[in-house]
Amino acid sequence: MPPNRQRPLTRRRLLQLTGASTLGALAGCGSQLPGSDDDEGREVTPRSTVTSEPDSSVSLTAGAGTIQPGPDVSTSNWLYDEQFPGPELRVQEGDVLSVELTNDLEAETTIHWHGVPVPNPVDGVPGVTQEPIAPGETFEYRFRAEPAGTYFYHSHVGLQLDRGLLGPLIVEERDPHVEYDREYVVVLDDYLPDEPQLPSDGGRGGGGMGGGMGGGGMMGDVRPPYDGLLINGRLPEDPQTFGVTEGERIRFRFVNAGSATVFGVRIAGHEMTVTHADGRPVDPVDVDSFAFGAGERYDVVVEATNPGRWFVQADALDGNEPPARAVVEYEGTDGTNTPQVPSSPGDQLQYSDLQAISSLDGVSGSPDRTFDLTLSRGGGQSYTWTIDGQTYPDADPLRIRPGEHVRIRMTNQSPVVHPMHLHGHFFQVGNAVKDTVMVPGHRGQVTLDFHADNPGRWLFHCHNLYHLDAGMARIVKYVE
Ligand SMILES: [Cu+2]
Repeated sequence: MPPNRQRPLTRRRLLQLTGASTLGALAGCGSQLPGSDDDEGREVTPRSTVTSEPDSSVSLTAGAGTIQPGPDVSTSNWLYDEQFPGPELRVQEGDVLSVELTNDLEAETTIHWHGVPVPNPVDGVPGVTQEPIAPGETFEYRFRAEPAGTYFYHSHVGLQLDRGLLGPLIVEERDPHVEYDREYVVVLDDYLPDEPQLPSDGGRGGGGMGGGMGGGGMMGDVRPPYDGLLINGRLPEDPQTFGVTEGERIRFRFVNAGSATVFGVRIAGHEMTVTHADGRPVDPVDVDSFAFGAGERYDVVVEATNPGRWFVQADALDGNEPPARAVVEYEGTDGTNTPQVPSSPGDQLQYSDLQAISSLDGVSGSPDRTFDLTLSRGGGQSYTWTIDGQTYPDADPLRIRPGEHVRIRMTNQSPVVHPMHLHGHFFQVGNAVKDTVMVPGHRGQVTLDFHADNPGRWLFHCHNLYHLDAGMARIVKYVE
């Protein structure tokens, strides 16, 4: 690729290209594509992506479509292959996956493979790892699908994720550490019937995004005007049924694909054994409930020993919409019986309960480099969220060197949770290995450690889409 200085991809130009006008409307814009140097060191060339023949080839089309999340409810959205959630992509660990994305939207788009440590050029961050895909164009993402895990894919342009451009990606392990008889993928989402937008008045008072949870005063943020909560694209009025047979062990792969929701998940009448966190295997831990932020995933195994009809229920911990629901229905049960609702939350999973089966290499001992980062709400009239007072893309990259053990310590000076996500790497947090971690509000602190083993430019950001769009992001950049 020629030096990007010859055709600078400026923030202004990107905003023109996308027709976007709000601050940071294009996640990841504002920097040059790789291949150039800055005055703080020469950039390290990323791993190139695989060129071998794919084991699995998929074509996806991003385009406008209609969803029907409930009876008599229909909304125009932006979808992959006119499905919502998008088609489940399922491959074996180590397979080479090729996805040809055709853009039938009126706007530019990309796909990000959330959690998969792909080579940088196929990470799907516009203006950072690739030029955005123009309307009418096709782009091929090809990468080796590893390690095994529960992932999802989504657009990384602006607020497109909250328009419906998302779907699950399952990379099956060849030798699971837990036994199960069948599995269901459970995609949780917040349902926005209209085009997403940042709060027009700075979100400090009044309606902001349109109300929802009663303005920004109490909670320190406004909630988008969600019209409900979804499990696999369906409102609780029209829940999906997960059929089970008594005696089976069922694996549920929960994905929080919401844009601005922390979900609390329970299954009535059943304990859950958490087996994977963000796709990575953990020592099984029994809980009654777990909470997870946007971008997090948990796999659980449930023993079907309690015949009947039971709700799988996901409450918005930061919203007041009715909970998302699906139904676990035992074979032979009268399907007209009203499903049972979960009782009190009971034992809730804590991060400290998570013990990765394989800890991360390269992060023992003291770190080679530490960043202390403060997460906070921006001042002033506009709606901004900051890391160390800087609003991406007007923000300094976090420069690291290949092979380093890097530590990031975060302190959250705002009253709301920030689910922070690092592209291209897993990180160690406590004894867990994850790619997204919630930093609690009111001076909550989280420390993560990762091994700098995947050169390139990687976005590190809040996975609340509105916080990301309003500046809560940095580039982690490999330099020599
Ligand atoms: Cu946030």
